[in-house]
Amino acid sequence: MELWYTEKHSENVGITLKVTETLFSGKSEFQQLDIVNTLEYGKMMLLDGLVMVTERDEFIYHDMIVHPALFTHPNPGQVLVIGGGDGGSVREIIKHPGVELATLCEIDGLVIDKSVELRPGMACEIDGSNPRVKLHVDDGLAYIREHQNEFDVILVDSTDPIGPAVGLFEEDFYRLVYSALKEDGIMVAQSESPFYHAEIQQNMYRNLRAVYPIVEMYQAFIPTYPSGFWSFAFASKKYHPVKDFDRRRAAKRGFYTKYYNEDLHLGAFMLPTFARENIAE
Ligand code: AG3
Repeated sequence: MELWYTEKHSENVGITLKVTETLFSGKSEFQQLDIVNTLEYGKMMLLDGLVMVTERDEFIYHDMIVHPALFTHPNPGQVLVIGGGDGGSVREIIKHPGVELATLCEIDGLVIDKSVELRPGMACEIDGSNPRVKLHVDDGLAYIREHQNEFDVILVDSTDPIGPAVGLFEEDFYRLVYSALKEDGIMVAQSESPFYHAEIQQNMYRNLRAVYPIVEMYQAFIPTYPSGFWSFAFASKKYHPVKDFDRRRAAKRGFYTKYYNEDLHLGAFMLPTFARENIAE
């Protein structure tokens, strides 16, 4: 018997992967969590049926949600991740020797527990053994409401704007993030596919521009996400991701990044016309 999983990317298109075994399937208080093994992409985690990460291509997403902001900010010491319970973002943050503390605030404890149990490659820094990492199982909105002027960088490592993540795409949330950042802080959020999600992007970037003086979109190629063409929003109080980027510091980073590099940092902010149009003011 052959087992295949399909995530529908639109009414009529989807991605299908051959599954070899189910490692976990269960429902938390917030969502359905499934972890399966696939032939081509290794272990794959799904939330409410949507592909969150696969072993084979997670390096692209996690390099790109973390390194552009951490190499734009001149000295990021305090970094917060909202969501990201699989641990991939924290793993990349911890590679930066200047980071004193990486805080993870994930609403769903089951995602963290199962990630640690089944996916040590990604979750290596969220198993409680690294004193530079602090874990909170809490609603991101509730958490940042209690924190003012505390973080250099805040990363919103969320799922699509459905279910528990809806609030993470709204203006009120971006204002709370703004207050939780220091005066030269940077926020980065995953911002969906320019190819399929024009309307979500339009709203999201409008909401961001209502709050931050600098808002830019950048892109990455992620094969298992809808259309493979994915994006991130860079919202900043002071530093511009291209004009203030110190190419030499990024080039001398001293750790391996399989996707990110100092040339790609600049190239990622160059957008095709249709993607620019999605977020035009
Ligand atoms: N964040 C998931 C991005 C959304 C994917 N959407 C989809 N498959 N429809 C991933 C979290 C990784 N730390």
